[in-house]
Amino acid sequence: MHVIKKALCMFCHSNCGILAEVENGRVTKVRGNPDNQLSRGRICLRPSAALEFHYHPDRVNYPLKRKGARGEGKWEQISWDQAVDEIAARLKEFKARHGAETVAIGRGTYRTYYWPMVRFQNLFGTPNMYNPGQICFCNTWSTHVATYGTFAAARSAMHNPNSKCVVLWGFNPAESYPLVWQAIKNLKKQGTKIIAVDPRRTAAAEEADMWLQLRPQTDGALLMGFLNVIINEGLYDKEFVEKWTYGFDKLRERVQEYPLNKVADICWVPAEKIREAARMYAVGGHALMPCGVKLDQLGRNQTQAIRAQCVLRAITGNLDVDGGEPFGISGEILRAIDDNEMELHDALPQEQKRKQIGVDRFRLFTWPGYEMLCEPSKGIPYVWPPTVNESCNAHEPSVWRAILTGNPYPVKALLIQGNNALLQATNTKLVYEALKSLDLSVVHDYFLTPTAMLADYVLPAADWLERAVVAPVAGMRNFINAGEKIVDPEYERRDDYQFWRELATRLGQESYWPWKTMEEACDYRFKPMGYTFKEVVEMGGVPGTRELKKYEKHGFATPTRKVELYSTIFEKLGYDPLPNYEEPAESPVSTPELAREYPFVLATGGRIKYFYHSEFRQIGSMRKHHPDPLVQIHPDAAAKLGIGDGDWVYLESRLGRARFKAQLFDGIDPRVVHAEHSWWFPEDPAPEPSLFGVWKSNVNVLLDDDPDHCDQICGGWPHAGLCKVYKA
Ligand SMILES: Nc1nc2c(c(=O)[nH]1)N[C@H]1C(S)=C(S)[C@@H](COP(=O)(O)OP(=O)(O)OC[C@H]3O[C@@H](n4cnc5c(=O)[nH]c(N)nc54)[C@H](O)[C@@H]3O)O[C@H]1N2
Ligand SMILES: Nc1nc2c(c(=O)[nH]1)N[C@H]1C(S)=C(S)[C@@H](COP(=O)(O)OP(=O)(O)OC[C@H]3O[C@@H](n4cnc5c(=O)[nH]c(N)nc54)[C@H](O)[C@@H]3O)O[C@H]1N2
Ligand code: SF4
Ligand SMILES: [Mo]
Repeated sequence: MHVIKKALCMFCHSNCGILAEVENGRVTKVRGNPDNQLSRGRICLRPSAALEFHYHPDRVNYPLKRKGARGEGKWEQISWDQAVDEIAARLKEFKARHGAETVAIGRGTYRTYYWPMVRFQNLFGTPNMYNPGQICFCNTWSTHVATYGTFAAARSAMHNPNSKCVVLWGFNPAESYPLVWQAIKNLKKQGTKIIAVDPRRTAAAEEADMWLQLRPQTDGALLMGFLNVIINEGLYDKEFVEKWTYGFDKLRERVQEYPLNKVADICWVPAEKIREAARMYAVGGHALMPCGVKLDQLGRNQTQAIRAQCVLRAITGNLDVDGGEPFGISGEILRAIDDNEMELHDALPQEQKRKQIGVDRFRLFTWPGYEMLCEPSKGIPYVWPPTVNESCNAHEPSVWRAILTGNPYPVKALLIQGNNALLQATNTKLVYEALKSLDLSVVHDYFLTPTAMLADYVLPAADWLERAVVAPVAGMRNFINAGEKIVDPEYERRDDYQFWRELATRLGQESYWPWKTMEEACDYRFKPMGYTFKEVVEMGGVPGTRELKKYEKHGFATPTRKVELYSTIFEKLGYDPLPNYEEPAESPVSTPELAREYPFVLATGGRIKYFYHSEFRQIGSMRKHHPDPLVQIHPDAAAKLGIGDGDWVYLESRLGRARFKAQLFDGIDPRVVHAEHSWWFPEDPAPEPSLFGVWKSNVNVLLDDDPDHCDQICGGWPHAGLCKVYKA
């Protein structure tokens, strides 16, 4: 029998609509779904590997229990019932003997729905979930909410010819968001100006009218330079500033601390170029500045740099206007039950919230700040409050330290779903020690990864062809998207919802999990809109309406009901209420001694269109395009070190070293190198010490995650540092 069904691709955050053809229970073909109201049939190259992924011989298909020593790679195949019974019994024991907070949950970047994970967590009683969101987008979201009450969603607005300028700030959609990239190129054809801010001449930089090649991690200073020009030259939107912002006079004083000659020295960008770019952004019509991830990864200055960017958008009058950055949600989707409500925050007792790891230090991104961020959204109809999953997490580097040191208390068990911590986190050796010393470690994944190799139980996960997919109902996209399960899961793979529900029902939570499947849970959530899950799938999603300047009717969802250029929330939490610049903990400026030994600034992580972080390395049709880990180095710098194009080289920092293939590239400053992240080798031996070659080319071995080096507001750790380079 031949049927065609409607899925959503989960190979990245865009969730494009897919039509999947099924022949006698086997998926035979996937293509774009022209009726999906968001993606309209467009897809990128990765779904071409969907079948290879789905039927891959290395997939984990049955629950595995560790037999030998951790990392030895000896497994016993067991049933789901046995696995979940045993895990639940251990969790009960940890909770009774040591407290629920000694059980932590780990997740990766957005790949699945997260409210079930948080619901489980709150009902179980632990405040501790770590999540790379602290260095990826979630901290940005919190900072947007603190400044103007909700998220400015430029990425979803890249098709409006009334956008006269697009700034790609630490954002290279040519690799990371292919469909956004297409849209930007179309805008350019219609005359929209493009500015790229990137230490590398990326495809985005080549397309741009202006490219600012800054020193990595100095974005905060450059943004303060933009603000200085725009305020001192009177290029801001005076009417908006007057009527809708709080603290402009204090901001004006602050930007005087950043004259362009000083900014130019810090950033390595000529003053006149900064002035020209600032004018290009501010004058001539509305502009978009979509969020790239690099501001999230600056380390110490992370949140204040993002604040500066928020302030820049606001004073130039680009919030929620035609051609600017749309805002919040509207229309019938507002009636759906949002993620925040599904998470059940009230189930977690106050005393447990206060035990969250990192709570005293990284206060915006933990419970104290989170509660302040949620409060002002009450009574503002176009805003859904942020979620715990995205905005209120344990501090990941501090979780690893708690496992190792017992400080502030020991973390004994880790439930990891969709996260490859040994490739994701920096300071890999420390993360490795932590994973090795857990009392219980459970991983739910598609493949045996280096991280899964250190688990006690590895459970097989169902992919997006074998489960319902719902795009986040969390207020950052004015759209609800849904895709159906195409085929029943192969072997004993189970979806992420089942994982939490199975555990929950064994831990006395059954009355809170009335929905047997994700589809049933969606029926419940969509009911107030008058739709079932199936209907939303058939409709190709439900779009919000296009209403602009919603703040004119309701104000902004902040404590002052205005855009807080001077943040009253930051002030209450004991942080600088105005944006500022701070040097990274390690840099040629802050640690010149160290820089003598490790003379290069190391930038990392530029996306690769064939891979998704550590995923797809075993997918031959993708890997063949990009077989080796690369480091980009300027030809002049390479010549001095006797390095030729294609040579294998070591990058070394004070923490360790890793091997890359040199790519000579004149689009990078001779003082900077750029290395790819998340490299492991599924073709290498699985057991220790190899762990699929995790120690060979893993750039995160070189980078630090010391809490003192982290951003002190949201907790993000730096994805850059200092290194030396030599021939291998
Ligand atoms: N194919 C593919 N797509 C992906 C992903 C993937 O792994 N593969 N990951 C997804 C995820 S989770 C994320 S977060 C997004 C990220 O997507 P992007 O935001 O595009 O992130 P990157 O490609 O890491 O970095 C963008 C650019 O920042 C530059 N850069 C490096 N250091 C600095 C700096 O200090 N300042 C500035 N201004 N720029 C700097 C890099 O040279 C790079 O060109 O991509 C998503 N999309
Ligand atoms: N040096 C450096 N390090 C970085 C970055 C950088 O730019 N530089 N980028 C950082 C960023 S922005 C991010 S978001 C993180 C990403 O870090 P992670 O989110 O941990 O990404 P992956 O390494 O791909 O690991 C995800 C794992 O989840 C599994 N998986 C995928 N989807 C599902 C699912 O639906 N269910 C289940 N159960 N499992 C699933 C995959 O098989 C994979 O093993 O990495 C960060 N690390
Ligand atoms: S952009 Fe590509 S990988 Fe991402 S959801 Fe769309 S088709 Fe899938
Ligand atoms: Mo990310």
